[in-house]
Amino acid sequence: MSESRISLTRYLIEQQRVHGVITPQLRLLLEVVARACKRIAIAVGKGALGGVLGSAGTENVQGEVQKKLDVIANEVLIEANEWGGHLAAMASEELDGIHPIPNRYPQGEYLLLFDPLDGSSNIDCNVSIGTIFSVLKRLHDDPAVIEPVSEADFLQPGRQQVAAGYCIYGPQTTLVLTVGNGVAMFTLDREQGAWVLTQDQVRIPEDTREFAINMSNWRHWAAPVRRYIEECLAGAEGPRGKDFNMRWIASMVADVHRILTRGGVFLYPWDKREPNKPGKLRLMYEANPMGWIVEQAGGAATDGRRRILDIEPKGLHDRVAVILGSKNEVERVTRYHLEAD
Ligand code: AHM
Ligand code: MG
Repeated sequence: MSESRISLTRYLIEQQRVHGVITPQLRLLLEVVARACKRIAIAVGKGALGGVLGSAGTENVQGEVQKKLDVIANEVLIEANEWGGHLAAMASEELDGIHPIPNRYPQGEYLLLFDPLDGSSNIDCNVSIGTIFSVLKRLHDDPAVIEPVSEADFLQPGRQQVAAGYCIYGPQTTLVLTVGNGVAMFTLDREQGAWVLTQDQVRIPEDTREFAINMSNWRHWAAPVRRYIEECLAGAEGPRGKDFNMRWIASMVADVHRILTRGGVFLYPWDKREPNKPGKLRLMYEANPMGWIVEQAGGAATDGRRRILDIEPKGLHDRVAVILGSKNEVERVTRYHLEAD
């Protein structure tokens, strides 16, 4: 391995020592999550040969059919993180309630949340998928009284995250991480089994000519979203005076990764198929970590009206509308919503 390569371990030690943004416990936690992602990457890569494709024949708390890999990834993350002593509890998109650390292991101060396998509909067709995670610190009203950990400990707005990241399982396996000091990308060196820093201080351009939305839902959207997309589609002859390109991978990790790489705006808005739900995506497992990553890269993230990171969660599995990416586009869509109110 070349001397100039910076490993994830070295990056984290420097965040702790030089920048003072993480504690040793948080560093250990992030190393363990990254190790779990390596194991998931190996399972994903086996595909049909590993018997990991297809449905598990079960449903999760939101009534979605679980794929085998949803279940495997969830188990890998739980097993890897249970015994290290850095966590008080975990919460997963695939579990109904929280998963407190069993009494046989020491308890830590952190709370880990994850969507173990995002983009599940893409597993069987060999399209990029990922793991999204978010870390919070347990807050105590009175530090002298340590209550048993509960769901209420998790209900903190996204701005209180202490780390957030995702791992994308694509042609390359890439871990993208923020601890509040910009966004860093690590590529998995498959021969060495090591995470190597391949980009630091990632920046999202403020302007873009690319949007990502599931266009098949056009008829279900609210007026501000239609207005925005109509104007993009009108191209150089329309009010925007420029042509737009469209991409939709249907894996949030892959769409966000493209936006971090070359800019763009991602929308999963409210729609009238489910009028009582604010959106499809989950606040705690998807919108908060991705929102913070995007902000740390100079982009913006709102639900059309409010900054995602300021939303006070009411429940672990809350849903939310999500508009994120290049700052000027997110601000424009948000303005269209506020003007229509
Ligand atoms: P999942 O966590 O069950 O895979 O669902 C989340 C995914 C996102 O990754 C993606 O942006 C969206 O759902 C795609 O939705 P749709 O199939 O409606 O286009
Ligand atoms: Mg999922």
